[in-house]
Amino acid sequence: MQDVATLVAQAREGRPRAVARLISLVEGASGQLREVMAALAPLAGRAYVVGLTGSPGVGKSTSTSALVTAYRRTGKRVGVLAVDPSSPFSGGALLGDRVRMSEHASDPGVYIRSMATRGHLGGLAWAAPQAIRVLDAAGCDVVLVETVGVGQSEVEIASQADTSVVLLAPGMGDGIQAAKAGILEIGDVYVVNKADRDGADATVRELNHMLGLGESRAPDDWRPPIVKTVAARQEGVEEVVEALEKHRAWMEERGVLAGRRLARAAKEIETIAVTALRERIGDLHGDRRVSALAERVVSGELDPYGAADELVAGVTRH
Ligand SMILES: Nc1nc2c(ncn2[C@@H]2O[C@H](COP(=O)(O)OP(=O)(O)OP(=O)(O)O)[C@@H](O)[C@H]2O)c(=O)[nH]1
Ligand SMILES: [Mg+2]
Repeated sequence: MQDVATLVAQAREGRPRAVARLISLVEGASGQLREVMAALAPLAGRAYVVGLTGSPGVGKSTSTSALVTAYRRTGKRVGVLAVDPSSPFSGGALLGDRVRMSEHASDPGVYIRSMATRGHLGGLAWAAPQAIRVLDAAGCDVVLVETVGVGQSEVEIASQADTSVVLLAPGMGDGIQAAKAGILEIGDVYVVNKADRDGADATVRELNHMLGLGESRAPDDWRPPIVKTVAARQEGVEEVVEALEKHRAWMEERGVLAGRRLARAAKEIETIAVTALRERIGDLHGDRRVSALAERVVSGELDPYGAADELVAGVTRH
């Protein structure tokens, strides 16, 4: 068993096994989680984090793989995190992704990791940022995070990425669905994939129309572009990279990127703190202190808010 400092040094040299080991340590909330995170703190914050989301089968993994190819052409090191918020098992459901990503498997400039978050303490909000930080500290210039769009997870992933890409495909009834799911509020870049199929232009028009509705943008605001792709044939992918780079430059010029990262860190701290608090309070279940407080509430000596304050003060005091 290697110590954390050695693992971190090896990860920075680009050794995939060390990167994988570090992700396992943070993902499993192991006893070494805190030590790993402390060691990584000064090394992270350089990677550009791009989230990709969309309905099942829309082509997220194929697009992710195509983006890896495009970024590798420019010599960038790329990390890929495929997150499945519906599964408690890492691996299984994402097996197909490994096949789609297999062309990158032997490339030392690419790290690919899949992660299941159901049943995870704090789910996606908790688990993904830790893994992103490992990939970032390991020297990835770009980290691509793929999440299946299942309601809340889309919004969560959007809050963790510097830039959010929302994918749609023709003929999936996606347009309307997207509007309902509130997906139109989270995309910085929209991709209509499977443009080799009928209806791609109609999907673009529909999307354009919906993005325009209720528009009250200032001239300087970001207008999310819509890019058509055939990810399976690498078509349009350079345009997606261009759109990403434009968005990044736009954010950097206006301090938006720094703002998003601050908001993200604040959210993360909150999630960790609330999770810790909930665990401690959960541990008190049936505890004498809780029953004593309950008796005082029932007898009218104390109100439930006062009792809760006492409980919180009790678990936060060391
Ligand atoms: N015709 C066509 N098919 C595509 C294109 N891109 C992806 N596909 C196919 O669409 C299917 C789903 O692609 P994936 O990349 O696995 O989609 P996904 O969104 O990652 O799917 P989940 O992770 O299961 O939600 C696969 O059979 C792909 O080969 C495309 O541009 N055109
Ligand atoms: Mg996929």
